[in-house]
Amino acid sequence: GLLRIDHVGIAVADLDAALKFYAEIFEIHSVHEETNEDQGVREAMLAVGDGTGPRLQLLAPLRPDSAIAKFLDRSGPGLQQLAYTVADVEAAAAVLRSRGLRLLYDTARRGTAGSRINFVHPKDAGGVLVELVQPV
Ligand code: CMX
Repeated sequence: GLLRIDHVGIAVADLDAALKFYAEIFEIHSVHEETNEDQGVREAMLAVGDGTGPRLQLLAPLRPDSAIAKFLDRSGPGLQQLAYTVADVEAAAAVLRSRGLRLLYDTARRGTAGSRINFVHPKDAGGVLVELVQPV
């Protein structure tokens, strides 16, 4: 099942500008940054408070055909996804498929820091893009 909220993802046009905004205004700082070519993103994970709770993920597009670029074109910057931690992404995906939801990938792909991820289509989850994250 779902263990906890892993992170909330926010689409931004300019990662460096967003990092500056979060640091200066909310005093929330990046603890990890990477480029994920497979997902077409440059991303940062920000720790809130003592850093033990869910993180904030800022997602900027690498390419105009990427999921984040399409999201920005359609909706503008803002909340893009809600991610849950799971112990076994394939098992969690299989349960949700058996309950009639469309998972975006047949098998999990690579997410942040080598995690394994899959997504529920937002149209099958009340308008929320749900990500499943199996940490390394
Ligand atoms: N949240 C809620 N609704 C969304 C959405 C989102 N993030 N993205 C698209 N939608 C809605 C659209 O508004 C549209 O609704 P209408 O038909 O009512 O206009 C509908 O979903 C479109 O669905 P679609 O045509 O099937 O798909 P899109 O081409 O818009 O792509 C999605 C949507 C979810 C399949 C695509 O964004 C995707 O593959 N996402 C998964 C990968 C991803 O998000 N990667 C970036 C993050 C990487 C990471 O977390 O590490």
